[in-house]
Amino acid sequence: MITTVTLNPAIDKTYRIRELKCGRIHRVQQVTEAPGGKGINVAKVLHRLGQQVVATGLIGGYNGQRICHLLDEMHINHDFCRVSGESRLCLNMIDDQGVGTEVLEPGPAISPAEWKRMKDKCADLAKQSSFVVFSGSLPLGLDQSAYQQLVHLVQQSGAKAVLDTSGAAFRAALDACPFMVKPNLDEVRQILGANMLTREEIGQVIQEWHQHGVEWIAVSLGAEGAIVSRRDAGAWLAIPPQIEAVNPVGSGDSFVAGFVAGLAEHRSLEECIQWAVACGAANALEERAGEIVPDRIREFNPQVKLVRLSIT
Ligand code: TA6
Repeated sequence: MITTVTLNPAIDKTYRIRELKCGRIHRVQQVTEAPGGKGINVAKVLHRLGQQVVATGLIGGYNGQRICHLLDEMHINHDFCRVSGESRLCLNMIDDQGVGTEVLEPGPAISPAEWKRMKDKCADLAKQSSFVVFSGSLPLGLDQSAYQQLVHLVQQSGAKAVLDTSGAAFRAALDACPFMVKPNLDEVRQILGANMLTREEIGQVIQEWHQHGVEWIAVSLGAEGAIVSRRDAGAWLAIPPQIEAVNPVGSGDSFVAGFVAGLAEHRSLEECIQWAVACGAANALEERAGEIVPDRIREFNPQVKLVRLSIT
């Protein structure tokens, strides 16, 4: 089984708006709604790929109930910790040029008692899981060491932790040596306090994290694909097929799902990378984040180019 952990789930609303301008009233042309937050997106894609998955995290209020209902409709197993606050809404407004603007609420404040219950649930689920995937931002009230604590806890149970988060929470979690991390390029820049990074500089960071004990590192580069590196095996640039994106939100989450599905099925290193990139591209062709059409992945998979890099 694979567990996904979303500490700050959301109802993702996508608004199609003709012309988006600050200070104006906008009439929405089309609304779509989906259960979201990064880990829930990972769970949706894993489920579509035929993996046995459980989505957990902290959920509250009417929005929390709605998220559970939407997951039930998709037949996705979930086992959340209920909290007293209200789960958030995340808006993605896409204009007629296809440009997206995201507005993400902070989510509920979590009490120490609620956090303790979350840790206990993670420890329980980790005992039954081969992989535990942690994704997304932290809700209010949680310490920046939250992911560090959870990664440590699940890896003690023998499960492999996969982490996709940013900033101080990411830096702290590196100390617990997650099995895999997937920052995007902006997040790496943010961590290093750099505006620009050369490929060599990215290579140095990857080396550092490997030396720390991280087995797999994927730095996602948006439409340009990803740099993926495995400790003691080297690094690859994975270039996706060229597509006309409909909505790229959630492509990083689909990448993680594809990668973990590949690892869970004991696929080769190259196959895992290609499958992940194909999943990210397939996601970008859908209106809703975290949706994929499996046939598209099969079509894209052989089109993903792998170039060996000598950066590590
Ligand atoms: O990656 C896309 C997405 O998961 C959206 O579904 C949206 O809910 C948002 O990211 C949340 O991001 P955050 O980093 O705040 O957890």
